[in-house]
Amino acid sequence: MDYTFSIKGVTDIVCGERCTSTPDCELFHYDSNTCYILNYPGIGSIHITTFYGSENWTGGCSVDGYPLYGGRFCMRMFKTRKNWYNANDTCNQDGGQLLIMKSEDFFLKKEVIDQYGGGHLYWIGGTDIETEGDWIWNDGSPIRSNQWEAGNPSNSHYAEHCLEFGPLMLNDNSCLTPAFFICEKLKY
Ligand SMILES: [Ca+2]
Ligand SMILES: [Ca+2]
Repeated sequence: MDYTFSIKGVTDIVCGERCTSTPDCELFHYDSNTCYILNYPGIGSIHITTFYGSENWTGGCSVDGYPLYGGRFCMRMFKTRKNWYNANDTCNQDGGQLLIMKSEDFFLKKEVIDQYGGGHLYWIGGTDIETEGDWIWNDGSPIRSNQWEAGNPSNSHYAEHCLEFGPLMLNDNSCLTPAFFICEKLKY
C-alpha cells in the first residue's frame, strides 16, 4: 500500500487525530509506533498487501468470541444465514452491532474480511429503509458512493433496502434474504 508519509513515535490516538486533521486523509494505519497516513487521489491507487504483521493479530476483545483483527477491530463473521433484521437482532443481543465500515476504516475492514472470510456475502449495518436512496450506516453516518459495487445500489424490484458486503464491495439486497453476517464490538 502506498502511504504518503509516516510519523514515528506517536500513539494510535494521535495517529487518528492526525488523519482527521489532514485534508483528504482517507485512512490511517498504526503499527509498531509508526503512524501511516494515506492521502490518495482515487480508489484505483489503493493496493493493500501485507501490512498485517503477525504481531498485530494477537490479543483479544473485551468479550469472548470476537477475534481482534488488525490490532483494532473486534469482528465476528457468522456463517449461518439470517435475514437482515434477525442478523441485526443477533448482533445486538450479543452486545455488539452489525459491522459498520466507515470511511476511515473501510479498506482495513475490507482487508480483514477478504483475508479471513472472503468469497461470501455478509449482511452489515446499513440501510436505506427510512428514505429510499439515502444510504446510511446504522450509526447515522453516510455511506460513500465510492464503496459500492458497479451498478449498485440498484434497488432491484424496488425492494433492496439493506446493505451487504461481498467480494465486489457493497450491494443493496432484499432485507429478507438469508445471508451470513458480521457483528463487531467496540474495543476498549
Ligand atoms: Ca432501496
Ligand atoms: Ca443491488
